[in-house]
Amino acid sequence: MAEETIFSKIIRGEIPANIVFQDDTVTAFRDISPQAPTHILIIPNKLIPTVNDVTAEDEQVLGHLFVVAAKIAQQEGIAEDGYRLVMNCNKHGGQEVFHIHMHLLGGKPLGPLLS
Ligand code: DGP
Repeated sequence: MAEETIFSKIIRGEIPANIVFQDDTVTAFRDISPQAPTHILIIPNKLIPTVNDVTAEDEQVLGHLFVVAAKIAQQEGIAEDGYRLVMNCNKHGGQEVFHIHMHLLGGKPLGPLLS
């Protein structure tokens, strides 16, 4: 069994977070340390520690992350100008919280990916 992170507590409403969207499958909330005017984390409610742990069973859940990302980008008014979706994996990817999450970043030009 994978160990829960602070994100499981956010999903269950046990600790505060600025939640912008939640349904049975995913939860989206504003990053505590925003790197852009819009910085939202979109996470599956199911605990999957890293992208390495994804299985075929998760395909629908992961597809739903993208559907929700597009919806939130519209709501935030950043869809037309554009935005970046990022998922970090493990040490070299810079992953700090071991519950997979999609970063939705936008609201300004983000520059080259690897700068
Ligand atoms: P990563 O490096 O990809 O694992 O990103 C983890 C992100 O999670 C990082 O941008 C900061 C954010 N974060 C960590 N703890 C909390 C928290 O308790 N609340 C919120 N809203 N964001 C958090």
